[in-house]
Amino acid sequence: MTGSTSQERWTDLDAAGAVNQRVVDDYRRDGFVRVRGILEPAEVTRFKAAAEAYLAAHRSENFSRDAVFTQLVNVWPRDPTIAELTLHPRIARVAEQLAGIPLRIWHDHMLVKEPHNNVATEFHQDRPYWPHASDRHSLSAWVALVDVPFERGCMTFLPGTQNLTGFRPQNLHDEEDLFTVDPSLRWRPRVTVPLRAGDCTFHSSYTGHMALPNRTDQARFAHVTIYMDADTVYAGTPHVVTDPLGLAAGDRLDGETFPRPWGTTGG
Ligand SMILES: O=C(O)CCC(=O)C(=O)O
Repeated sequence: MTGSTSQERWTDLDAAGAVNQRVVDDYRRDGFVRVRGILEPAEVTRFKAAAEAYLAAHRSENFSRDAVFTQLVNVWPRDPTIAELTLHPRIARVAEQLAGIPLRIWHDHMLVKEPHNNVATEFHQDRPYWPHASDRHSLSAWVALVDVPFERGCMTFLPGTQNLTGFRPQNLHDEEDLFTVDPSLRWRPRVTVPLRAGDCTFHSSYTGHMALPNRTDQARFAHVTIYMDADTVYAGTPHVVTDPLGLAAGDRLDGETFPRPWGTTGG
């Protein structure tokens, strides 16, 4: 289905599960794109229930309801249902279409803005945080597991910033930080993208982005799968995902820990 009546949900996927060239072109021009209906309604119900259960079991006792978000990193190796979401072939296929290169999973994370957290995730790029080298592209699939209108904390992007490499990591708690790094970005147009449950946005790891505060009574559940170039090597700098692995700079980030998206370790 490529359109909808009032009874049906939109999807931007064709019958083979691919997006059309316009979507790919939009992504490459802007550094982000929305893909509606990447999950079926029954999948949303199942994955949301799994995400809620995982959050209830794993959120730390001293979590803060007014934090930017509750973040649970690398859920997929610990929860078989969420693994189906993180390794979802339909999402991975679109990610590879957009990236134009073979990808691996870098990590997933569940990002929950608690009801009335009232705190934005401030503008930042993702890639400066990561210990990656020799990579050509990386991107995130930000999947809405509940409806995420403006007031529940949807994402805002700075189109065209995906080509800005070489910046230091920016503080996502500081609304000025990215604009301190590059004052010209303050004058860029911003695009805010509300999502229905089951929709997602893909954004390049260099695209500047933020998420609005959650000012509603319902938690904002986003499941984010991050894909990296399948040939990425470890840069040797600290990161919560790689710190326990005993890697040396130059080691390939591959194998079971960083699988190809459809769950194989080959390639
Ligand atoms: O969902 C959020 O609050 C921020 C998400 C984000 O920064 C990301 O997925 O890269």
